[in-house]
Amino acid sequence: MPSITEISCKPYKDQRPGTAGLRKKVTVFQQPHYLETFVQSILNTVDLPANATLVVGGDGRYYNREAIQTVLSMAAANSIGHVIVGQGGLLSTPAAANLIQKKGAQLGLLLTASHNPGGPDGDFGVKFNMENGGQAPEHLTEAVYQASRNIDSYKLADIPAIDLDRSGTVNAGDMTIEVVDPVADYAELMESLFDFAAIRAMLAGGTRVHFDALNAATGPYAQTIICDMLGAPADSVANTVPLEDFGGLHPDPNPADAPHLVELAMSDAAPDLIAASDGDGDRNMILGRGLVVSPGDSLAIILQHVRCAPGYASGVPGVARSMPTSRAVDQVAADLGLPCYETPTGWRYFSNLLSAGRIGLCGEESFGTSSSHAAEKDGLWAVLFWLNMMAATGQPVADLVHSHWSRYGRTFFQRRDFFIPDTDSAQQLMSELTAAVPAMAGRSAAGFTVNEADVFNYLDPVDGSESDNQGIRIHLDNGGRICVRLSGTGTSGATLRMYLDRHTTDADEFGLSPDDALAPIAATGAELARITEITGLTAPTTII
Ligand code: VG1
Ligand code: CO
Repeated sequence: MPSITEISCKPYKDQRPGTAGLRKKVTVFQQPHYLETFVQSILNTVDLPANATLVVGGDGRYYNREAIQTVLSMAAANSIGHVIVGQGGLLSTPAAANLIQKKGAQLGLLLTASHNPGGPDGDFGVKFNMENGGQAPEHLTEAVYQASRNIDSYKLADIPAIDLDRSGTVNAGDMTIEVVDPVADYAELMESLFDFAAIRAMLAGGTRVHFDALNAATGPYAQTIICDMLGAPADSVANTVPLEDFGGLHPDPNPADAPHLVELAMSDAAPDLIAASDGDGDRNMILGRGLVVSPGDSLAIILQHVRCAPGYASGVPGVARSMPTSRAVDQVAADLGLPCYETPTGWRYFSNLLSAGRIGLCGEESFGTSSSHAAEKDGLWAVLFWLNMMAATGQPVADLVHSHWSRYGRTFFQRRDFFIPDTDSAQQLMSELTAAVPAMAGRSAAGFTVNEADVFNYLDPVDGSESDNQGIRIHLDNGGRICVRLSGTGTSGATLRMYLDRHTTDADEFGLSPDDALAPIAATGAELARITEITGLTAPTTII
């Protein structure tokens, strides 16, 4: 039996999880006992049965392997019965969510800071997921935070370092550790949902795809599924070896952080479908020849064609989108007579709706889309859905998008991020804007008048839990909408996110760029939020 040591520690006071897990600079996680106090706080808070099963894996970033060894010795010391670890310490977030459910695990610890930069000077993080595979709900992440503020010791078992590269089962005292192929179960799930034969035939017929894993977690998954199973040529996938620093790339699949993919899409050499995923494989970016698909459009188009994929042949019971996500999907849901839920930002808010069978599809503007097949967003799933739609309809990406606009109109969408180094002035901006909301209707700014404004407070229709202050919604007299909230995934300063959307059925407008279509209401948003007066910023740091 390994000996168990109880180690005294002082609590860190900054371990409150954000939108998706706890994220900090690697150097913060490397402080003595930092990772341990957070993991022990989780183990102390979550109600686990004797001999519980735990799924552990990460996105391969710097500090992943070390952190996994720590988690394993803490699990052994805390009476966990069985641990399932991805070989090489790898598990994409959707693959981990699948394994948790499939293996009947009670807890998942996902070592990732997702789309945040990696490497010794980058970020690290821990997401923790429950037995439905999905991220812990807010009341639990808050309870863990409270526990972390008072913790004074944690437990470590004296077990040898586990060889994460060798698959198979080893014992560590009473605990068994199973090192599994991270890809196999996930690939099997994808094959059960999509028409692989039709996609294979389409690719054999010359349709070309380019998937960029950005040196992060989805590389091995894409290699197996897109090349080995679907028969795409080897050069259809790029940057497939997960690297600790992502090879210097920023694994955030959006036009601003992956401009090389936009360039490829706009070039004469553009393949039929271009896609990428983020650090932990739960986001997706879809591009076609000459076009970047807006995430809100992607969700709406998938809903429009949902029955074309065998796993969704009988349709879905409903859909959901996060509050700031474009309202394109609302149009399709209304047309199909389906309920469309609006939730706060963060995938955890979809969990109850998915578990209760109220929705079958959901998405966020931040390049996240998924379905009831997993309790997390799923990057490769979205890519496969697009390939399946292309195979079923015979239409390339751009045609699917244009025919969607002709039928439902186009919803322009843009997110403008303002990086504010001083978190106090970001808080001040949000409090002043919140205070202005009750009297905002009727106010005019930069040429538009506010019809209605509110603070988004969410009441979960499944368990009745309330999540208040989830951002501000401002509806304008031209039908446009402005949402404002602060990011909950950064590790320094504050990022104010301003989301703009506007729907049009005027076909003459379809060709406008989102910039041109939304610049007027962006000016209204900046004026109402008093961005320049409070922060000194005269332009967004990033436009996505
Ligand atoms: C961002 C996105 C949000 C997403 C979250 C986690 O959060 O806006 O939609 O769910 O990241 O994504 P925030 O609080 O920074 O706006 V992931 O792929 O980084 O886990
Ligand atoms: Co992610």
